[in-house]
Amino acid sequence: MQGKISVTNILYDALIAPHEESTASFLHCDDGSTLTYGAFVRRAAQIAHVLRDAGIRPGDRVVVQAPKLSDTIALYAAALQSGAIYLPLNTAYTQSEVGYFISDAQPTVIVCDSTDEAQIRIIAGDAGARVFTLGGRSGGLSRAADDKPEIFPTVDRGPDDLAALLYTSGTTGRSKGAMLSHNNLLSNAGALVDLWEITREDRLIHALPVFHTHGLFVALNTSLLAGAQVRLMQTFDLDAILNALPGSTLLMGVPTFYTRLLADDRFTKALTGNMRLFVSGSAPLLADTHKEFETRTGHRILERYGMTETNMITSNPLHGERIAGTVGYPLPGTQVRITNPETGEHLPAGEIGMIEVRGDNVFRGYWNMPKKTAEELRETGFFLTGDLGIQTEDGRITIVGRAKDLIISGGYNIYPKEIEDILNEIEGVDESAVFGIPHPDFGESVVAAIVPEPGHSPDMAAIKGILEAQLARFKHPRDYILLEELPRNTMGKVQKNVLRQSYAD
Ligand code: MCA
Ligand code: AMP
Repeated sequence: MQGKISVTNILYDALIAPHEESTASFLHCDDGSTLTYGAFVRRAAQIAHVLRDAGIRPGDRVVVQAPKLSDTIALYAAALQSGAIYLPLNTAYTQSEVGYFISDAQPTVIVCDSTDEAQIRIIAGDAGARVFTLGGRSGGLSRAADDKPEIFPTVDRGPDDLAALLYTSGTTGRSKGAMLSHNNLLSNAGALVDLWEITREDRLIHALPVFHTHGLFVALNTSLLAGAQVRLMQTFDLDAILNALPGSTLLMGVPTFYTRLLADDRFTKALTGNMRLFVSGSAPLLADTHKEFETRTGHRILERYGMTETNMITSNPLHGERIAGTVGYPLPGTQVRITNPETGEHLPAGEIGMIEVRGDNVFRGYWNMPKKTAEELRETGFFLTGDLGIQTEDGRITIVGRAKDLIISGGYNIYPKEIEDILNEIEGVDESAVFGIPHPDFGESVVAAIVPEPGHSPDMAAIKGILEAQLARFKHPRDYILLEELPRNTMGKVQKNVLRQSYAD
């Protein structure tokens, strides 16, 4: 019998392994500490040993709800090297939200912030997972890794094996785990490095969270692939960014980053003199912001468009015209078409319809949800984004709206259905409608309209308390309205556009 053919580990071999001997600088942290690429590879190997000793086998899930530290990034690399599936969670999620993800994903290892340890251990006990902490005094994972060998035998993983599972909420029911393969992530990182010409000369300001596609894959995978330096900031800190700008070349952010920078007089053209590229995504960048940014700095923000299920789909060009209010052209290897949302029929250039996407970037389906997968991922390989757009003859895409009921606040997605489901269960609430209104800082903010049951006057403090216990802070409605009835069309459907218009102020 033939021996086993080594397929190698697609993503690890491209992103991490090449840096094994490198003395080049990689991470620059808030506390002034730095890590070279070579030291990072060795640290990842040490953490990979901890994962394997904790029982991680190829395809097992590693759930991570942890602060943004250099060991958190090394943990991502370690999960890849040990053949695991990396599952990052928003640090703002409540125990109730985390409980769902853990019961659905059935992880072998959970890594959490030291301060959440007691709560997580209760949830983990039911799932039979090992718990490690990151950050704080206990810092269990880091301590466990300190004594481990600095070399780890990389576990084979092929192109279609899963590298990550990212949960994304939906317009119906509970969150879905988007299964992302090694090839999904590598092909997209490669396309972006080529398109944006990221090199080892680049110095990226990284102020995004590392539990979503933008901060984890768009920013970090590309930096790793290119060997760029990364100034790792725990959170968005305006002063820290202003300080870092003169020594940096690249910033990736959500539109709120750019409006906050523009609101500060210290943000000047001189400060951005060494900058090569400002990238915006995750939410619509207002054309006004784009123009004001150019006037102030001389730089034209490069807007791109993507989704958790697809990584990046389109980008404005690095060279060539970056048009405010458009998201540019499909990435190489990615096909985009516009279809009739009702019939799926392909629409010609210039007509508004559903944006569909196909390519190596498109995910492998939803974890444990074949029915949902079949609804959104056609057999032809085209994925229905739920975004409405228009395409020019030469392929440029403009997003004009959403077929899905979604609010994007500061780059975080909020699905009204998730909030309405909780509100509608509360005693005294007959029905509710949650919608977004324009917000100067976050782009959109959440409003809840509540119709009380006849004869009831709802206890607003109690309602807020129930939502706070169950949902992450960023999903909480900032305003509540009491209505006698919700506006409906002749078919009985709630007219959220009417609510949005009526309460925009
Ligand atoms: C924080 N808060 C928010 C948000 N962020 N509320 C609504 N929406 C938010 N996005 C809450 C805080 O809990 C706090 O609550 C209050 O608002 C004020 O917080 P502040 O200090 O101003 O916020 P911050 O800590 O500075 O954070 C704002 C932020 C952050 C920097 C814009 O939200 C952020 O990093 N967003 C990026 C999200 C992201 O990475 N998205 C990519 C998803 P309190 O009232 O208690 O004080 S990936 C994606 O969408 C696709 C794939 C793509 O294309 O990229
Ligand atoms: P997520 O569910 O976090 O993956 O968010 C994906 C959604 O964010 C997309 O379906 C779009 O609605 C939105 N999005 C991402 N980038 C942009 C952009 N540049 N302009 C407008 N919307 C965007």
